[in-house]
Parts: sequence; C-alpha cells; structure tokens
Amino acid sequence: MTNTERTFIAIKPDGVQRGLVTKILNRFEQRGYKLVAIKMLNASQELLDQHYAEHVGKPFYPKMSAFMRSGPIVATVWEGKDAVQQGRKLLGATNPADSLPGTIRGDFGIDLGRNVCHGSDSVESANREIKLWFKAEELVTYEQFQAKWIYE
Ligand code: IDP
Ligand code: MG
Repeated sequence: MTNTERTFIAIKPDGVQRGLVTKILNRFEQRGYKLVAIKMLNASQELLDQHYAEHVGKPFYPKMSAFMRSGPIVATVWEGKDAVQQGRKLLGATNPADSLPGTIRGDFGIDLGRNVCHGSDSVESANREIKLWFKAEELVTYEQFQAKWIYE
C-alpha cells in the first residue's frame, strides 16, 4: 500500500444540481487526500458505456445512463494511502438506504438511482477509469506540503 494510490471519484448530475459539489470535495480534502485532477463535463453515452461496461445490457442501465447524461458531472482523481477502499467508505453503500449516516450517500441520498457520487471499486478499476476520464496531462504533479502531518 503506497501513499500514491489513486481513485476516480465523480459527482453525478444529482450532486451537481443539488449544490453538493464543494461538500463532497471537502470530505476527501478534510480526510487528507490529495486532489490531482478535477473537471466538469457532460458525459457522452460512449464514455458512459465504457465507464459502466459491467452494467451495459442490465435492465436498469438505459435509465441509469440517461440520468448520467441529464446534467454535468464533476470528475476528480484523489491520491493517498488506500485511496480506493477509503474512498468507497467515504461514499457509503451503493444504495443510500443502506449507507451509514456520516457517509456521503448516507448524508445526502435516499434513492439508489440518485446516489450522488461514483467511486472506483478496485485499484484496477481506478486505473481504467482515470485513463477513460482524463488525459495524462490533466493529472497534475505537485507536492502535498501537509503530507508529513497526515502520514506518520
Ligand atoms: P457503485 O456505484 O456503488 O459502484 P454499481 O453496482 O457499480 O454501484 O452500480 C452503478 C450505479 O448504478 C449505482 O451507483 C446506482 O446509481 C446504479 N444502480 C445500480 N444497481 C441499480 C439497480 O438495480 N437499479 C437502478 N440503479 C442501479
Ligand atoms: Mg461500481
């Protein structure tokens, strides 16, 4: 486990429209994770089909991908120790009905199809998703000066 593990976190159209962008970014910042990429975009069906390759063809996919195209998404990459697994914990369970209070979905969501955010589920998924959503030059290299106060 290195301090340079990266995860892809996206704020879905519901999170953007509900004005939750800074609140969600803050969860990762305050935990100590380093923001290495951020942008806002309208996702294409093609991008979503690649991103959600494992779900294409499932009954819920047409509605879910239409929802993901219904407004802009804020796409981010965060770096730090165990970023993928800890990122999933910060998001909470997929269905907000099962997400604990204190998690993003548990604090801001009610319905499965309006669960506010996406987070990579493994290091392999993270690497694949980061490549899909960002060009290499959009990942910014810089020193996190507070790192020595976050890591022992
Ligand atoms: P995840 O976002 O926690 O990784 P996945 O199972 O990968 O969860 O599903 C992707 C997204 O698709 C979920 O975040 C949720 O919004 C939506 N979704 C998953 N399963 C269903 C379903 O059965 N009905 C409707 N939407 C679903
Ligand atoms: Mg998933």
